[in-house]
Amino acid sequence: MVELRSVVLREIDLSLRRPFRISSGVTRERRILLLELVDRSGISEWSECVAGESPNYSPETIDTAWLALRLWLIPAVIGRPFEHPSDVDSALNRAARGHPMAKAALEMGYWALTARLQGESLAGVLGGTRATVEAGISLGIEESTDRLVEEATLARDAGYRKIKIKIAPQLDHAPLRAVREGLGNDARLAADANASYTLDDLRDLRKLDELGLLMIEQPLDGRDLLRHSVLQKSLETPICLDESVDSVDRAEDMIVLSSGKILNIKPGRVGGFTAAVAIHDRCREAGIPVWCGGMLESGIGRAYNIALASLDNFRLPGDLSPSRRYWESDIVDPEWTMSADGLVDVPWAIPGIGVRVDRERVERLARRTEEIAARPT
Ligand code: OSB
Ligand code: MG
Repeated sequence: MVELRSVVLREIDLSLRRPFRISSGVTRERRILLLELVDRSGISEWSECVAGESPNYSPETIDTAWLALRLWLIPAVIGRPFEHPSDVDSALNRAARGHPMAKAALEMGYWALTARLQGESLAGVLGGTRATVEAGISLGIEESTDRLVEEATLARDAGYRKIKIKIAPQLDHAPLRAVREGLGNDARLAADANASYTLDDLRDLRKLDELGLLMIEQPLDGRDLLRHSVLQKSLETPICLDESVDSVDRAEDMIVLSSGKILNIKPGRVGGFTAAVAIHDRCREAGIPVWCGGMLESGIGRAYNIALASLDNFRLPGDLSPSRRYWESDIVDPEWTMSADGLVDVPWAIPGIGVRVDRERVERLARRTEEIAARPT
């Protein structure tokens, strides 16, 4: 049983080692919203909200998430006992519509706090089975094709098991072909369009079929399922959805409509672990392989993704790069690392999120802090 006594919101700045460009914008500095959930026994655990700085991936940002958490979400659950973390999802959905990333930060925190209180790993309470998870890398749009091929080669040599390249209209076939030629036909390559195409681009998208991609992620609008279904019928390359699936029902719709053959599950995008696990289970039943996406998280958010990716239908390498890919130094100890053959260890032996958070550093980096406490009873 978990009953929150308080939640501390903190915003920190963390510079990416290299800017990350997708079709709809570039990120240099991450503004990261961290939550510290404190149980009535005084034991606490950390979580992270994966919303971005600007609404270029989804409508949420860390500012909207801060507001939703403070005004509606935390007040709906604080001081209330929850028998099981899977009960939190419906309480949050009654409190507010939308705001899945804000909800997920809180809901996932309950799972990790439960794990910590029970002396169990997060992967354990979620029902994970894998000792290690396979890592892929997500490479942003680069200023030149040579630079992209260099980054892809470094990634392959570092052991990554999948290389995903951000694309946009006109910035697709040539860079992807250069990487395919540079890495050879055995490399597992994928493309992610972040919703930048329309059905008018059908000819350009069909041309990508000759490159032997493992998948093309979210080619069309982030709210669309119907046009993806039309597109999939004329593409050889499997479509993987990301933005378009933000709930269990949308995953069901994707399956019924055949809008794609693979699903990227980001627990933040779908409102938390309860929904993420339900989507995982439903996809397994439907024969749809899933993999865990990333949102340039710090080592705290990464801990949650690694735990989720330990479930058995996570059958393709996730965007689960180790800390060094993003940060000069991460805010967790130990930092996340990857073996020379692209595997990340799931910290089964450590209760809670599985890494220690450098509290002094977080407090030093905090640009704003707000504590929301239960009313004394
Ligand atoms: O579409 O998967 C995406 C980062 C920010 C927003 C959207 C996406 C991404 C990534 C990065 O691809 C994956 C990572 O965290 O390494
Ligand atoms: Mg994506």
